[in-house]
Amino acid sequence: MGPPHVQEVPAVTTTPQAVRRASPRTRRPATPVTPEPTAGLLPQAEPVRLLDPDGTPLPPRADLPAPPVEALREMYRRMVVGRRFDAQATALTKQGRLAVYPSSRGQEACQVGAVLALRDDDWVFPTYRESMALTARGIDPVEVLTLLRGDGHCGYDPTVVHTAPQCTPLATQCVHAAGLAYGESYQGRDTVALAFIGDGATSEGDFHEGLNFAAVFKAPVVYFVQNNKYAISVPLSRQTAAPSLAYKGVGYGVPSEQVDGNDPVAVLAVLTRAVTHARAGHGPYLVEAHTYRMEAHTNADDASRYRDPDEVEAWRDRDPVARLEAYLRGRGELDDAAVAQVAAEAEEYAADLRTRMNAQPVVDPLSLFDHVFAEPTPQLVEQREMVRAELAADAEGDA
Ligand SMILES: Cc1ncc(C[n+]2csc(CCOP(=O)(O)OP(=O)(O)O)c2C)c(N)n1
Ligand SMILES: [Mg+2]
Repeated sequence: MGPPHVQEVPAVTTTPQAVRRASPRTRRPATPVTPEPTAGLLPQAEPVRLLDPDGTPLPPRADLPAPPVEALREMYRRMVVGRRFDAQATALTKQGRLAVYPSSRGQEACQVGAVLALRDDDWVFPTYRESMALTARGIDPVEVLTLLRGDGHCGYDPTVVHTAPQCTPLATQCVHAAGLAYGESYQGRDTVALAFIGDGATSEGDFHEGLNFAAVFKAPVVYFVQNNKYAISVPLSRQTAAPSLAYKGVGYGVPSEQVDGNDPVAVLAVLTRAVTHARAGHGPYLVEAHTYRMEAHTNADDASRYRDPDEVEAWRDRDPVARLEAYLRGRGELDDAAVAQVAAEAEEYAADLRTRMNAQPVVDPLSLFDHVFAEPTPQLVEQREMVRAELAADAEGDA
């Protein structure tokens, strides 16, 4: 017996078949249509591609608006400058001006596409691999390289450029991005956070925790996996048995897509859709870009010890910069003069970077302890005091 004010519902004795026979006007489909639980969550079976590797356009897709041509011209410019920046940073390691540099050569479509899909007030959560994305975002390259020169935790002010410090502990940025995005939406802003992640880092707990938190709290985050096929020397086949990394979204209820990461038009189109989804309040989105790390993990690594040079050669034919250039030339949107102008701009950018990186910066060793925690731990306070005392003793010795 239920509470007295609730009317008892008689047990249903009529079968659905009997109802259908008795009343043809209320006929229903024989099998009730239940929504597919994974509807809208699974990626397409093949990575989205809008250009052939030689730059020939593929038929447009009804489900994916093509990016405007002005955006693609700008993408080309930033990719060319980005590639030149990357080569210059690699050279700086050989001159002892940079401690370490993880190159993103070959990943230009991902680095620049992510930045172009965002507004300036959106937030980026980069890893150590994203120096090119950050310079493409307009951050001063000397400030970007401060961390890799070993001069500080971060050379730019994250709150000014809406870009978190480059993250070295794998996948921790996934949790930070979820928290920031949730905070922003909680305060009524429509900011989106985009977190870059490597293929290897999708095996880390923080990747899964970030996805789960963001999905449950509908945090507007785009998780952007650059699957460059290696985690240092570990190939993808030894990293995961998943059909593709994009399938990792469905378990958390996160819609996902996979894209040809060396097709600049497809990368920009897919990321724009993901950002629009997040900004509209539908929660997080996972994008996996299939790309390739053309260089070693960093200048301190020798990739010839664990991968076949033929494999690297095969990826040279899928170069994203040449692909976009061929496409734009084919559309009459780029000619020799424009290509030469962009190349000259890239040279100027690299020359300016060289000059400024050759100046020896003055770094205060005590800045090591700044910005680590909002409230420094007792251990940090103690360590800072030890360094301060040592510096003071040195100064006395010099006097
Ligand atoms: C928590 C943690 N474990 C291990 C490492 C050491 N480590 C640095 S980079 C790297 C490989 C990461 O590969 P991937 O996520 O594919 O990114 P990629 O370097 O290819 O961009 C590893 C294992 C680390 N930085 N952080
Ligand atoms: Mg990788």
